[in-house]
Formats: sequence, structure tokens, C-alpha cells
Amino acid sequence: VAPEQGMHRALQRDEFVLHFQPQVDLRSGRIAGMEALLRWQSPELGLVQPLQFIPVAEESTLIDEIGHWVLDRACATLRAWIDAGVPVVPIAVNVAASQFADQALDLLVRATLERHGIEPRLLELELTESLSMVDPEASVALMHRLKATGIGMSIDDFGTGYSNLSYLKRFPVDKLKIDQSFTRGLACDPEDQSIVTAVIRMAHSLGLRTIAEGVETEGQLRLLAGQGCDEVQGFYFSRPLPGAAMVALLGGQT
Ligand code: G
Ligand code: G
Ligand code: MN
Ligand code: NA
Repeated sequence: VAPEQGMHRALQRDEFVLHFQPQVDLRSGRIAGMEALLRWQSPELGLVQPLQFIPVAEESTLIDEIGHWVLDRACATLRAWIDAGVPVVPIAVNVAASQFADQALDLLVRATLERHGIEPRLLELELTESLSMVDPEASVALMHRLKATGIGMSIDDFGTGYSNLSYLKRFPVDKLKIDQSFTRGLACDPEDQSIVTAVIRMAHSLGLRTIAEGVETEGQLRLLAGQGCDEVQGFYFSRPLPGAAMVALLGGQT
């Protein structure tokens, strides 16, 4: 079967699952959030990673269907965990550029939150720098409507896109996610250190929080803490986890 057909069937057969990666606040040491990361549990192919199917999905409207599913499942998961007495933290969901081209995304977000009875502050959308470049004016307007719903917004993979700083100034986002390509070189590459230091300073002076992605070593962690980075995410603390394992982590911190 063609890959798109396989994924369409996967949606119908409920073969997608969300995994969750903790985001740790460096000041308190507590889990302050979690990123929802999509996996495809295919009966034929096994566990398929998103890099193997998201790019294919992005070539058709399938990415929008998958995006809706992820948003709905993220809110449904929060609802189930809250009902079970789990001390939940906000969930961050990745948004593809084409989802952002839909000017009614704010209405979809609102409806999804209401359907599951989830407070807006428990949802964060991760946007990429490139998604706003097709129609910057419309994107900024949509971001303001999303902001007005009460959800959080972050810029994912910061530093790898067009990095149009004049738009960054106008984006009503709360957080910059420093791309893992910069984190990787932190302990050995002075240029990566300079970039990370500058990004953290710039973010803070714009009133934005920072989270470093791809933190794998104690050395990286120490440098980030020294620069005042707010949060970290990466294998050093935890790989993306199935729901039950994430629940155990959250339950362990009360
Ligand atoms: O989870 P990591 O394992 O491999 O994810 C790889 C890439 O896939 C990352 O760029 C990540 O942002 C993207 N990705 C993961 N989950 C989703 C999702 O639910 N929606 C979109 N659009 N991208 C996702
Ligand atoms: O593009 P986005 O930032 O959404 O994708 C996150 C990706 O980074 C996922 O594929 C996730 O599995 C991966 N990831 C998370 N933590 C680490 C890490 O510490 N090291 C590496 N190499 N990848 C990571
Ligand atoms: Mn992300
Ligand atoms: Na990223």
C-alpha cells in the first residue's frame, strides 16, 4: 500500500499513540511540562518514528487529520489522568505548518479544550519559525487569537529556521525551545556556547522563558543552568515515555 493509505488506515484503526517527554524546571528540579510525541504502532511495521511518516503526511491533508487527532488525544489524556488523581502538568503539542495555515485553528483548540473540560493553561502549542513565513500577517493575527484562548505557545527548534527576529518581537509566544543542534555542542564547541548564551539573554530580555532540547549530559546541564536557562528536556532526564510511565513519574513527585 502507498504510505498515505497506510496512515489513513492507521488513523481509522487507532494505531497512533502519544509518548510523553518530561520538561524539567531547572530552579525547582520538578517536572514542569511534557511534550507529546507521536508514534505509529503498526501491526506490519512495528513502532514507526515520526521522521519516517510525518514528512509523507505533510505532503497531503493527512497531516491535518493527524494534527487534529494529536490535539484531541492530548486533551483526552489530560482528562483521564486528572480523573485518576494524577498531578498533571501542561502538555506541549507539535503543530505542523499546514495546520497553522488553517485560520480556524483557534476555534478547533477552544472546542477541543471544552469537549474534554481542560483548562487552557494546561495546553501549549509548539510552533516552528517557518510556519509563519507563508503569510506573516495572518500568522501573527492567528497567534493573538490563540493567545486569547489562554493556552501557552512556544517556538520549536529555535535557531534553525529563518529566525526572523522582527517577527519574533511580534509573536505573542511564551517560550523559546533552543534546538538540540546547539545543545549538542555545548560542552565542547565555544560557538554553540556563544549562541546559546545569546539566545537565553535575548529571550529573557523579551520576557520569554527558555527550554533547551536534547540535553544528554551533566556537562550540558551545568552550562545551561549557569546561563540561566529555565527548563531542559532530553535523554539525560528521560526519553519520551509511554503514558503509564509518564503517570508514574508525575505521581512520584507529589
Ligand atoms: O519524537 P521524535 O522522535 O522523533 O520526533 C521527530 C520529529 O517529529 C520532531 O521534529 C517532532 O517535532 C515531530 N513530531 C513528533 N510528534 C509530532 C506531532 O504530533 N505532530 C507533528 N506535526 N510533528 C511531530
Ligand atoms: O522537533 P522536535 O523538537 O519536536 O522533536 C523532538 C525530537 O527530539 C524527538 O524526536 C525526540 O525523541 C528527540 N529527542 C528528545 N530528547 C533528545 C535527546 O536528548 N537527544 C536526542 N538526540 N534526541 C532527543
Ligand atoms: Mn517539539
Ligand atoms: Na525541537
